[in-house]
Amino acid sequence: MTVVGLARTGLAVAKLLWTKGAKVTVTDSRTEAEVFQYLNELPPQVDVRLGGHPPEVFTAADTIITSPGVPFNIPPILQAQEAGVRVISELELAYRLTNVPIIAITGTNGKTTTTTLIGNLLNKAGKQVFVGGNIGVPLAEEVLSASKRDFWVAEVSSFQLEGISLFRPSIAVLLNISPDHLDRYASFDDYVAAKAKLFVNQTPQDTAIINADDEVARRIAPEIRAHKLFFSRKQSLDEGIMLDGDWVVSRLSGRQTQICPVNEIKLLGLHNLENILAAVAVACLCGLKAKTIRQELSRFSGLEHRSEPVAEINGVRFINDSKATNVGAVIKSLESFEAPLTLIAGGKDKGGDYSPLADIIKRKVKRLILIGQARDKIARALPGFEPIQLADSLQAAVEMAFSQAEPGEIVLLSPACASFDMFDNFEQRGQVFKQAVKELCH
Ligand code: UMA
Repeated sequence: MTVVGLARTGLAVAKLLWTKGAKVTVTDSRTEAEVFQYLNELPPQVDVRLGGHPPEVFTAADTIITSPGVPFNIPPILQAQEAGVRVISELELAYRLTNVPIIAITGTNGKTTTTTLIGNLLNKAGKQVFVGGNIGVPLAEEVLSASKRDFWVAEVSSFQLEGISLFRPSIAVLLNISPDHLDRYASFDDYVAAKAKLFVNQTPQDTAIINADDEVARRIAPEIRAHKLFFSRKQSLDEGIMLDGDWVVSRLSGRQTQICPVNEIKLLGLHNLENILAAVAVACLCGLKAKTIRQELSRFSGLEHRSEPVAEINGVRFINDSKATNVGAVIKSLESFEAPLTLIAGGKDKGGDYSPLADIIKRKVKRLILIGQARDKIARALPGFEPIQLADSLQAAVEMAFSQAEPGEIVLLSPACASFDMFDNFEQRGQVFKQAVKELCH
């Protein structure tokens, strides 16, 4: 067995396969010094090939298991596939090694918030759940732990879905699809096709929970064989989870139940309301009582780096939305605010088009400050909008924003880009933003 990628996923897969008695080789394009922390934890019997991918390690394998960050179209994988070697993702491997029912959540945006909320709801109802996947703990790590669980609640990315063949979640949730990761996919259609694989093995015994307000999700729906349950924040549905006046309600098997008044929900933002409706749908399917759901919705206030309130200084509110790494996320974030905004955006370009931002930026944004590699490309996509200012660092952008913002206004970091041109990851970018805001007080 060959494991490609030696980071968190690769390590868990190698350990799991070794525990099961397989002969394991791990390969990573990075050097020994770069993967040191993972290398140290590998069982000594595992064969390791670093600093590149020797083709024979791929062609001689019985099965290749990829980490999510490894594209399926790198030459050694393509050659091995041509030679008849089976290539699967870690998600597929973990699925084959468990009997626990899986609730899988995907979407371009809102996955982590929804996954966390579903985990919290089920926990509150006394279920034993594992919450993991793209959210941080690889599923292979959970297989290794062999804990007794009622459900796995798994955040799954398009990268993980690319390498499935049998993976079949009992409940599959699709939140939304908008352009993202176009540096990895040849087209938006390819990205949509990867997301749609979530449903491909489901049967009418399984359930697909779908956002009725999302155009792309609706387009996929007719091909899904599972029982379909829709949710909507805009429409009234005959069956599903929706808003009725000021309440979140479920309408299931002809019976309407009031779940929670909207004004009791702690989580801010219209996009989060969609995430909540999806989580409520899962909770209802798993038999949770309205009272239990209501208690959790009036408590859960969201996650770091996702529309996270940071501080209010001289009447200016600062919001950290560093996780908004694509255009769709920024649009949803901007839709949530009424006050005049200073938007800080930019970072590493992922090959997408920024022009869908033009309209909402004209409507909601008072001034735009751009940082990072993509700043000129973003500026070019917004003809006629002003003022646009460029900053050389996030700290400088925060100072610029504060010096111009008036009381009652909001300064929002919502980059529409990856972080890797200036930071290790979106978390570090969010931390730097929060630190820069803190320093304004000194
Ligand atoms: N590598 C190769 N050859 C290649 C490409 C990469 O050897 O051609 C190596 C890299 O050098 C590196 C390793 O593969 O050492 C990278 O593996 P990885 O990126 O899969 O890292 P993990 O630590 O295993 O993290 C992955 C997910 N990462 C990605 O999908 C990029 C994590 O999602 C996930 O939490 C973790 O598995 C556990 O399941 C992160 C993510 O950014 C949060 N996801 C994307 C997103 O949410 O937008 C999809």
